[in-house]
Amino acid sequence: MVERLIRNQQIVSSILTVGLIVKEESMKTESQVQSEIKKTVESNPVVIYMKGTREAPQCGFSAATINALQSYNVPIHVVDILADMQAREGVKKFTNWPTIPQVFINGKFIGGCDIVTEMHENGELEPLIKEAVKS
Ligand SMILES: N[C@@H](CCC(=O)N[C@@H](CS)C(=O)NCC(=O)O)C(=O)O
Repeated sequence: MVERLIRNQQIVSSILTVGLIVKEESMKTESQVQSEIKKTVESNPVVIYMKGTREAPQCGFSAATINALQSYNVPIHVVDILADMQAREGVKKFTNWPTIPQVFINGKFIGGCDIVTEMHENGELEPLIKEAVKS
């Protein structure tokens, strides 16, 4: 009985160790995360880091922001930070901005929900987006 318990414990411990190794191997370094974000925002004209997907936003701020961007009918590169914890913290560090969503146009950080919504409503966003997708 005791031997079986010890054996079971050893099996559980081995499974946990393998799990940790797999997790560690799939983790990127901070510098890899930062260069990946840089590459993403510089190689796509319009990028949003948001909670959830464009079809199913998981937060009202992300929903309002992606809706505003989608009204321009241009390609939008979406990064779902709920599926990538390293991107979630990494993008905040990249911009020194504490919240999600975050929108980039032509590699430049524009802002979050409040700023993008205001620019959408006052007409400042449209020329930026149109220019970005042209180049
Ligand atoms: N006023 C912000 C609202 C966004 C916001 O407050 N986001 C929060 C809640 S969704 C957030 O990102 N918290 C940090 C986190 O969840 O990592 C904006 O204009 O974007």
